[in-house]
Amino acid sequence: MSNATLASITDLVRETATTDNAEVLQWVTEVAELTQPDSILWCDGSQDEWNRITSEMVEAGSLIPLDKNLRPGSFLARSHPADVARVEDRTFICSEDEADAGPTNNWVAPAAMRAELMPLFEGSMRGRTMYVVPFSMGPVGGAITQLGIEITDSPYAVLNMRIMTRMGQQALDGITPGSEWVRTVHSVGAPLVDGAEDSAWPCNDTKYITHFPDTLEVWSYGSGYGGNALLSKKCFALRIASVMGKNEGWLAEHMLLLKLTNTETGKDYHLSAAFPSACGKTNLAMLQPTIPGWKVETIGDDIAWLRPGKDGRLYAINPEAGFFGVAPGTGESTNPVAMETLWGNTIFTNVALTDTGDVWWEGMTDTVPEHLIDWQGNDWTPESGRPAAHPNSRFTVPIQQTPSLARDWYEQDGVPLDAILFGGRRATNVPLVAQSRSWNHGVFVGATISSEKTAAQEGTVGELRRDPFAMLPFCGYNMADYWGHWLEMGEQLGENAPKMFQVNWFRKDEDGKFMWPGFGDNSRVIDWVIRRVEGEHTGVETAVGTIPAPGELNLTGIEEVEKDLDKIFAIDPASWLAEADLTEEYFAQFGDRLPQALTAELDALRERLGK
Ligand code: GTP
Ligand code: SPV
Ligand code: MN
Repeated sequence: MSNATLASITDLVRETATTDNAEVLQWVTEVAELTQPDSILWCDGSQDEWNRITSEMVEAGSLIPLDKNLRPGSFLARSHPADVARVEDRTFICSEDEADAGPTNNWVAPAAMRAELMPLFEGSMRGRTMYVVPFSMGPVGGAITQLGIEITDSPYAVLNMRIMTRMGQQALDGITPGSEWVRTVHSVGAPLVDGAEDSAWPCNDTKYITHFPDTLEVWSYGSGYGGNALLSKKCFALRIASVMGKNEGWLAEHMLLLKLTNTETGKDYHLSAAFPSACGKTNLAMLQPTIPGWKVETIGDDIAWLRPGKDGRLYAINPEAGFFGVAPGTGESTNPVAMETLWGNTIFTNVALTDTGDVWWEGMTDTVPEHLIDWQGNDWTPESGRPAAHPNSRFTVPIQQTPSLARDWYEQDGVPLDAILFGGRRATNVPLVAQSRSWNHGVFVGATISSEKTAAQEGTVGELRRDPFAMLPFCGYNMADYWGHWLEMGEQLGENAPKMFQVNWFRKDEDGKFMWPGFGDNSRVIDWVIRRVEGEHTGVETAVGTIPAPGELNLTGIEEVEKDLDKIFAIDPASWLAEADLTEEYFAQFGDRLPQALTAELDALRERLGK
């Protein structure tokens, strides 16, 4: 680029900037010089700004406004058919030392990755607007809160970031000279040169989702989708934040967060749960109990940050401000709270469009519409023989629209945790619920979770894979070190540590049918969990943990489940011993970084299984 153009880009940044923080200005200037946008917009997070961006996108054909009476303030976006999920094989952790990324991450040295990326980013925003999106993860000023900026050329990403984070001027003002903040850069990788026409969903066949934990940076290229493009989410709040947490003594987790109140005693509890992608976090976070005695309120559905508080307990926040939830399977009968939340102000991505200008997806209603426009924009009827909505289609909606939102979401410094759940999608072997014997046993359970793959990541749905702590795609450093960090946290918390449980809503019978009704009825499991925390239930010890004693699990109203209960809780020593062998193989890849405590837990498990 000529010096004249460089000078004009510097001017453009200075003229448009809404901060005088020199560090921020310098970084934005560097990125602008590299990517060469036509214009720059510093986002203030206002309603005006939202209105302007949505109007422009509707005009350009990249957003479809929904009927104002049916779904006010809401829009449908259709992605490129090949840009529909996170791309785990294009996701990289670029730590200086390969061993720090660990065997479960793709690694490239930072300098090598920069050399690969910079030519791609060079001029990648030509013909486009570069948006500077400041955001806060957690309440500005909170004890667990962190700040960041996303630079992006995707207005779709900007709109989603406004819903998903506390985005705008307040966050930018919070970034003071010398303070810690995370720098994230995103480009769809589709420059508009020589008057080229834009497409409705620009993206590039070449994709890179790269993380530089040593310098707290994310560089994402080529995708407009969810976790690839909303860099506050998986890239920052999990991959980068997990490293920050390791260094600073806290935890960044793929967990929902909820509040339970015992309506008889008035006592409240807080619980978090780690389930892999598309395995029920949003649903559990919005749980409507089917048994009396409990009020459940939502704090978060995807990410929780955990940090010991002054009183020695473990405190948690939901750093996000919205839900990016799976649409299919969300309906009146499964998740009425979500359905109510989605009344308006929602961006839908890759769902179907009805003839009345509303949205539809599989499982939304019992009756299937006779005609729809499917997620790719084609006519659809029930005879079409393909889903109308993409299996990983999503809604983006402000958390404050949730009727079940707990006041605790606003708590500056988070809420104290009483219990932590680990789960996955397991058709066999794993019982409905089992309490871990100790913190270390709980860490072992979390570390060895496997789950059937879902549509949330590219690849084969249904295949069983290890997904420790539901963090396999999200841990920004060596997984064995991460387990070590959890073990240390337990030592620090001691008696104050939350209790740990393994759950599985997905066990199937011989005919492939789910044996446990799930959804609202999961309140029965939560009821048992809290009564264990309170020491009200004695439970029965098994080789894999404590399960409910006969009569402890409240089945009033679903007595038909009684006949399957033995199968729902069956623990077959032979299959568990076979899994223990697989665990040993799995652990082996971590070499001497594997914490000794986990080997000890594996030995103890085999012992209890009667080897
Ligand atoms: P991510 O946003 O990808 O992290 O997913 P998530 O963990 O929030 O998953 P979500 O709650 O959106 O659920 C994903 C799918 O699991 C949906 O199709 C739900 O209908 C289904 N599901 C959730 N809870 C249950 C349950 O208790 N039983 C059964 N059988 N299915 C469930
Ligand atoms: C997940 O896949 O776990 C999600 C969706 O929550 S994404 O934001 O794409 O990561
Ligand atoms: Mn998730």
